[in-house]
Amino acid sequence: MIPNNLRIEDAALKPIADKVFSGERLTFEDGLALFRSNDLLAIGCLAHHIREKLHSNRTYFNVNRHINPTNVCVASCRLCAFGRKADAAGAYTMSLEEAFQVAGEGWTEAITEFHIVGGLHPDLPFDYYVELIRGLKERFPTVHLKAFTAVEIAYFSQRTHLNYRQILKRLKEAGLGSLPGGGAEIFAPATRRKICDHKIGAYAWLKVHRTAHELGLHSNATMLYGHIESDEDRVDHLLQLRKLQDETRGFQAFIPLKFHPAHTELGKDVDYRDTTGFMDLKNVAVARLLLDNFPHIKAYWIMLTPRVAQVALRFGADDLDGTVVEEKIYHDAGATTPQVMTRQQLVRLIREAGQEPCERDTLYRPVTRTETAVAVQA
Ligand code: V47
Repeated sequence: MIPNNLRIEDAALKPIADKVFSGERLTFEDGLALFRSNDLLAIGCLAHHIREKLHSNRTYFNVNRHINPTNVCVASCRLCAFGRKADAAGAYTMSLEEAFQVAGEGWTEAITEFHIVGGLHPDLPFDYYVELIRGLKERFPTVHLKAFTAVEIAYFSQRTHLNYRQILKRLKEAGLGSLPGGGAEIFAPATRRKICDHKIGAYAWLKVHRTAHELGLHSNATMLYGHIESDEDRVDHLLQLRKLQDETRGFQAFIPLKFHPAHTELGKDVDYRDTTGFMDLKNVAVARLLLDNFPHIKAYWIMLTPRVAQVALRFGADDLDGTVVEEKIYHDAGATTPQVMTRQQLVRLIREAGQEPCERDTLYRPVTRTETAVAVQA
């Protein structure tokens, strides 16, 4: 039953609201109707209802640090401003010792996660990545290592001729904790070809995540929006993720990623515009409504800006991601957000949205802190 105080202006949303309040799964057509509606407040209320049912007024965040060991990449994705050819200006590759040092520089007692992703380097051997994980785990045993997108895993597999399972098993044995959600972009083949034709397709991306889940590794999923994708592409993408999640239950969070056009080939196209606040909030809310089997929807403040991410907490999101420290992928693409946010700043954003901050580790276990100690509750 739709509550009396919910104001729905767009008649096309009424049957969807009925389904949301009776716990019925939304269809492809419902997804299209949501993306095509301008009744943002009604969509937001529906998404907020689901978010409150799942998490009450808790909003999650973590204290993490990003490490990008190399920006050298064989792919030339039109959406990307981060990757460089090995001989290009600005190309870098950290030695293992440098990567350990960078991790150590950013490390404090508070950090519970390293988020590690990089380019597809044509010469680094797979052992580099295994030793990177092993070495970080030895030096920082309490820190969860969320590392390597499905695209990187598939590239390691292509270069070593080991299958996804063998690659993931070796990384897991070395200390890999979970996979981040990057590289998903948009699954629809025609659009995918235009924005990142060097990347693995949807089938391979989903297969890497399925294999990770079978091995007991959790992962996240993303979708890049605000470029040339259609409403149909977005709904298709979300429903493919929902289908895999029905099978494995291995995804933890979905993160809608807003496209940043600066310094990208795609951004050079005529009439290229940045996304709008309306579009950002709608993507968060529709994701919350369609992905009924995903526990968490993340409003990644780095790309949304802290202001929009905070408002997204009332449009279906229940997580702000973390402190991050030195983000490169979006900042190379022109993001003007800060590269680091303190724990106190995150807590303030959440409290001022009327919600209860809940510090989590990567696996969403609550983290409790005293002046001198950090504990993760099992
Ligand atoms: O896969 C690349 C995107 C992703 C651009 O799992 C761009 O917790 C916008 O996946 N404009 C990497 N986006 C980031 C990512 C991520 C971030 C935060 C948390 C998690 C998680 C994962 O960034 C890439 C690609 O989709 N990207 N270039 C660009 N110009």
